[in-house]
Amino acid sequence: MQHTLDKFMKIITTLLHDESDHPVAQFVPSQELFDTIDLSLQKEGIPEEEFDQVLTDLVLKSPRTATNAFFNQLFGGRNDKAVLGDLLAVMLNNSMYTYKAAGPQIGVEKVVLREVCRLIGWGDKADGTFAPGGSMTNYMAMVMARDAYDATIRYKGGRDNMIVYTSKESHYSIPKNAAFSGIGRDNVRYVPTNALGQIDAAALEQMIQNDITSGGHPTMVNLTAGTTVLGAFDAIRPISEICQAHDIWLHVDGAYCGSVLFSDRYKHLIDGIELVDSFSVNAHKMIGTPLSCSIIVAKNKKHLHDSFSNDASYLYQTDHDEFNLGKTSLQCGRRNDALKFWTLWKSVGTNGLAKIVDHQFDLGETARDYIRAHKDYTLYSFEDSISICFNYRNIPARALCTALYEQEELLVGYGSFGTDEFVRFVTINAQNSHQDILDFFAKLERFVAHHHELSVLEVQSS
Ligand code: ABU
Repeated sequence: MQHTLDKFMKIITTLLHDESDHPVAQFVPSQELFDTIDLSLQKEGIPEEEFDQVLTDLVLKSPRTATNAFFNQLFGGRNDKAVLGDLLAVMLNNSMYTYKAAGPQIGVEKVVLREVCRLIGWGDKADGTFAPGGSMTNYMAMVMARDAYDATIRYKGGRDNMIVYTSKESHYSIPKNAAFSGIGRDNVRYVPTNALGQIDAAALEQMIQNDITSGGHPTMVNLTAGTTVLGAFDAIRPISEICQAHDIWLHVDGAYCGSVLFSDRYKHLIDGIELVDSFSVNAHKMIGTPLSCSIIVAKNKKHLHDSFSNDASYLYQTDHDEFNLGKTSLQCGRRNDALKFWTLWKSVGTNGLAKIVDHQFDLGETARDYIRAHKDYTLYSFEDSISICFNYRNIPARALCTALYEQEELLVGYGSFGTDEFVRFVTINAQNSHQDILDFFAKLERFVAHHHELSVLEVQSS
């Protein structure tokens, strides 16, 4: 093992050096992938030197998500304390279903979840778990909502008139999860939004009334804390009143920006969070832990237990259910995603997590200020968002983003709202400085100046 760890250090050191010179990895077109890197598997193994070579090649050619040139998705950066926790979790290789198999690591997970519930303002009845990604935490919320509506469904199968409400700006896991949970994609209602992409509470109330009148059963409302494209926050408090009046499960999908929970400056964006039934948050997004670190918490842990527990005498052989976390989780074998969050949190404290979150909003402000000050740009974003959406010189966003990627300049994606399509520049990497943000724009402008084919597109579309 020591030899292997030395090898790991060697490869990672090579990567870190290369990243500082080349923040974007070599572009490997998908159709050339298998000719570019030897990924083939054979009956016999290969000599160690050859193995080291191919492994290094693979690592060096993989997209670089920790550098100051990666703004493509809703994560980025490399937080050393969190990386340390995740590397230790790999070495320990505990499975989080029982105290017997994970020991003190169970305590790590429980402490993280307990502290998240405390910050929400929930009491002793609350609890949560980790799942493999935000889609799955949303799925768990939907299953709890379904079972809370009708406790017989988990034994006898589904009914056909349950209805889920969300907006078009919410995550794509909502219709997928409606299919998985037996509610059905056709029973997802898309509530109209305002100009910022926030759910219109009056329209929601009207849709619920209409559905009740026609024999439907409103079962769940999904709100989003940080919509996937614009980063908008649905208003929780007025919608929680509607849900309480009709006894509807209220979930807040905070996968992207739910970590404002940790910030005194930005927690107001999820005002009323203590009123909801369940809340999900991805520490691998705003907090910057390695993927994945997806948490779901429920105001009443009874629902987690009701929907996800199952006896298994081969598994649960010691200790109380409180310490056998398999009784409230989606999976059986489950990796330790809590440790990387705990190592970071332990080392920087809740105030340190707040600084990480606040800095991302400050970087977003720097980006918006730059765009507003330069007439070649059109801004689509608003305050209190870390998704900075813009167009530059009216160049189609998808052509610009694809060229930047293929020419190994910058990784940034595009999105749309209504009929507008734009670059979505996400200031989520808290290791970036304000200068990194300004450098992004400088790089983009230099790139366009040198790529005549993009300017031609600008003329055509303007
Ligand atoms: N939940 C991941 C969304 C991916 C993205 O929009 O970057």
